[in-house]
Amino acid sequence: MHWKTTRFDVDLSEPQIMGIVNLTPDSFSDGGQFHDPVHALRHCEQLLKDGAHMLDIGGESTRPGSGGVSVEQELQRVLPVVREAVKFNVPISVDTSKPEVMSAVLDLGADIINDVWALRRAGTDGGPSATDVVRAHPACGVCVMHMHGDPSTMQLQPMDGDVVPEVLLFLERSAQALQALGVQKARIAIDPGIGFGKTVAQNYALLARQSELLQPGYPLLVGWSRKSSIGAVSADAQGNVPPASQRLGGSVAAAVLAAERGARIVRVHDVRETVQALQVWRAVAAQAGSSQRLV
Ligand code: 7PJ
Repeated sequence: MHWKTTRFDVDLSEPQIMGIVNLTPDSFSDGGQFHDPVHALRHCEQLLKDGAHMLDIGGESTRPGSGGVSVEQELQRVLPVVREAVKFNVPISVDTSKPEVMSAVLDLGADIINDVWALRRAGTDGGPSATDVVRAHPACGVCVMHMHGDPSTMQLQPMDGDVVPEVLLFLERSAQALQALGVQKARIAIDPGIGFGKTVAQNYALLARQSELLQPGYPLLVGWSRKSSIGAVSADAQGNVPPASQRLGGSVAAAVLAAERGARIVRVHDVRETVQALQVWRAVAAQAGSSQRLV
């Protein structure tokens, strides 16, 4: 399986690591250490050295309860970094929901639009919508993600019932709508949106039953890194839930479990540790079935 993007045809036969580059000063998991362009680019280089296969650059916090930023502010954060990052010779994804930002980064040569809103945003002041922008750039890769509600309210009213078929149906419809715009199936990845309006149990159900999400044949991208569902199941003996900065072990475990269950791209903060964990998994996978030879 491959994922076609603007400049790269990404081979997904091994799970790919998408390194997160967060340009938001209010980001919940890295405290916004990378919001000036020089630091952000240094961080990009470090992630690539650590083994990231692609980078996901974002300037709008989608942290639960967050308010969002203006188009101007997001452009100001994202453009200087994307302009340089496209020179790194790896696929550059941009995590944005704003049509104006999509258009600007695609003009700079970005490879993938990663939209937690699945291209549902209208343009401002009658400008092009997210779908208009993608229709005008049908050669880009797109990741469509499932979100229930919106980031300002989503944790107040999570989904009810069995989330897996509902998430799958939404993702299939979104991917079909993209194809109707002229985006080839090979350019589309889908993502269940871990933490976006789901309970802890629902997030884990999406991992336990992840194989159901593979059925339509799109590459699956997942992001568990440092999310609250990792913290929620890993309180210490005193009942203290680890903060985002101390969820490394759980995040790596979730990335490996997701890869083992068929995720083709894992979106992570901690690239080096995830690379090593996947190497161990791969070494085990290489020996799977060897017992028959040994006995
Ligand atoms: C996701 C994302 C995710 C995709 C964020 C965070 C919150 N994009 N952007 N999937 N999460 N595709 O990184 O914790 O899960 S922002």
